[in-house]
Amino acid sequence: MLVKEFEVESPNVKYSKDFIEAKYKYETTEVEQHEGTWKVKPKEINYVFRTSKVVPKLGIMLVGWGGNNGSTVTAGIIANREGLSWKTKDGVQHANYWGSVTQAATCRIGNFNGEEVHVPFKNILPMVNPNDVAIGGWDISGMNLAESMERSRVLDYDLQMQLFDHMKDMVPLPSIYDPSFIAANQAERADNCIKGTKSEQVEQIRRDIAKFKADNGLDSVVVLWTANTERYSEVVVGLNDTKENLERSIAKGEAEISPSTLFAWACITDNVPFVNGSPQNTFVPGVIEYAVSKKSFIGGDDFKSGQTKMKSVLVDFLVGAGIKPVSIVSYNHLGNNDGYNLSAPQTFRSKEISKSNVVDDMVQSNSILYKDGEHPDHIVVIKYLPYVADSKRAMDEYTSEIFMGGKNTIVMHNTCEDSLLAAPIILDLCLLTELITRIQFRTEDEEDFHGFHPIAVLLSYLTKAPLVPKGTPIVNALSKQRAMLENIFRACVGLAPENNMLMEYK
Ligand code: NAI
Ligand code: DG6
Repeated sequence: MLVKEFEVESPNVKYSKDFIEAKYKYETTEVEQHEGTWKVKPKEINYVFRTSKVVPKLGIMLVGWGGNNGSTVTAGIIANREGLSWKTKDGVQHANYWGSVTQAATCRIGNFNGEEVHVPFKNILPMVNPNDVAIGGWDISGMNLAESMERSRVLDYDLQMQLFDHMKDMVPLPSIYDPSFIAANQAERADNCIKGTKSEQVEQIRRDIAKFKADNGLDSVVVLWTANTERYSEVVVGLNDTKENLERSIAKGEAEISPSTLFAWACITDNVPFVNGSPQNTFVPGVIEYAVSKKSFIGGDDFKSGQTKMKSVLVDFLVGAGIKPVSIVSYNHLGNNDGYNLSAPQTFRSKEISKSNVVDDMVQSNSILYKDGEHPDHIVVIKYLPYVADSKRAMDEYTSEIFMGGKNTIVMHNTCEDSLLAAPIILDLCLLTELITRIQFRTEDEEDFHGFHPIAVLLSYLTKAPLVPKGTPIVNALSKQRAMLENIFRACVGLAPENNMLMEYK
C-alpha cells in the first residue's frame, strides 16, 4: 500500500510552520581492547534534528549542459513538467522519473491491518519538485539544447519533435576550456569558451551563477559537473595542496589547475553547492580545505549508474554470503562522446581508477575469506565503438571460490542508454544536495545547531567513488549507502532505522 503524506505522532517530534524538529536516540557501539580481550559497548547519543520545511525555488546549473547527460536530463524535466506522451513502436509512452531514487522509489513506514505501508522517498521530508527547477549551465560547445538532444541520439524521435521548441532557445553559457585536461578529439566542439586568465574565468563563473539566480528569481542554486572526464591533476606541494597555495596558483594562472577545480573554487567562494559527476580529482586538497573552511557543500565523484551499481550489489552479496570473488573482469563498449573522450589514455585512467576501487570495503570486511592485503584480480576495459552511440554495452565476469575448492563464474551482459541511467541520478544528486542544506542537528550536549559536514557523504549512493572527510570509512556497498540515506531521513522525522527484524510477527 502506498500512502503519499504522513505525519509522525510522537512526543519527540514537533511540526511547526517552518520546521520539523525531531529528538532522536542514535544507538551505536564502541569497540575497545583490554589486555587481549575485545569489549563491545553499546552506546546511545541523543540528537535533535531540525529540517526547514521551506522548499526553495531551486536552480540547477550543469557544466557540460549540451552533452548527452545534460540534454537528456533537461528534456526529461520538460517532458515531465509538460506531461508529454509520445508514440514508440511498442505503444504510447508517458514521461516519468524512473531511475530516480527520490522520485520513483518508496520506503516502508509500517504495517496497517497486515499490509505493508510505503511512502514515496520524496515525501519523507519536504523536497523540491523536479518539475519546478530552473535549469541552465555551461558548455564549451555552443550548440542549443534542442540540437544537442538530437546529436545525443538518446530519446525517441516523436518525443524530440515535441521538445524541440521548448529547447531551441536554451543555449549554454561559454565555459572554461583547457585542452590539456580532456582528449584532443574534443577540440572540434570547443567553440564556446571563456577567454582570460584563470582568475578572470573564476570571476565569470561567479557572475554567471549570480545572473542565473537573479534572472530566474531563485532562492538557491546547485552546480553539477557532467562535462567530459578530465585527466587527473597532479597534486603538488605548494601548488594545490592547501587552500592558500591553490588560491595563489589560480592567481598565477598555473597550468595544472583544471577547469573543474576552477568551477569548484568559484562555487565555494559563493557558498553554492558543487557536485562532481565525473571521476577526475577535481577536489584536490586545496579545494577540500576551502570548502570545509567556508562550510560550502561539495560532493562526488562519478555517477554510479550501471556496471558499477551492479558490482556494488553483487560483490556485497557474494562476500556477505561467505563466497570469495577472486576475479572481476569488466568490459565496456560505447559510441557516444563520453566514449570518444575516454579513448585517450589519460582520461581513461581517471575512469579506470573510479571503476576499480568500488569493492575495497567489501573485501576488507571479510578477513575470513581474504588475507591481509589480498584483493580480487580486477580489470576494467573501455572501448569506443561509434555505431552503438549512447547504448552502452557492459559485460562482466565474476569468478568466485566456493565450498570445498569449487569455482563459480557469473557472467552479465547489460545494454542500456547510458544517459537514461545518468539523468535521474543527476536529478537526485541536485535535489538531495539542496535538501541537506536545510537539515541542521545537534547532540543534547551542544547548544547550537549545525549542518552536515560540507563533504556530502549522504550522496554516496549515487557516486562510484564517494568523497568522504578524512578518517570517515568509505562505504561502497549499495544497500548500505541507501540505508544511510533512508535512515537519516527517517531520523529527521523521529522514526527508528528500518531494522527488518519484524518482531511483531515472531
Ligand atoms: P558528453 O561528452 O556527451 O557531454 C559532456 C559535455 O561536456 C560535452 O557537451 C562537452 O562539450 C562538454 N564539456 C567538455 N569540457 C567542458 C568544460 N570544461 N566546460 C563545460 N563543458 C565542457 O558526455 P556524457 O555522456 O553527457 O557524460 C558526461 C560525464 O559524465 C562524463 O565525464 C562521463 O564520464 C560522466 N558519467 C556518465 C555516466 C553515464 O551513465 N552517462 C555515468 C558516470 C559518469
Ligand atoms: C564507459 O564505461 C563509460 C563510462 O562513462 C560509464 O558508462 C559510466 O561511468 C557509467 O559507469 P557504470 O560503471 O556506473 O556503469
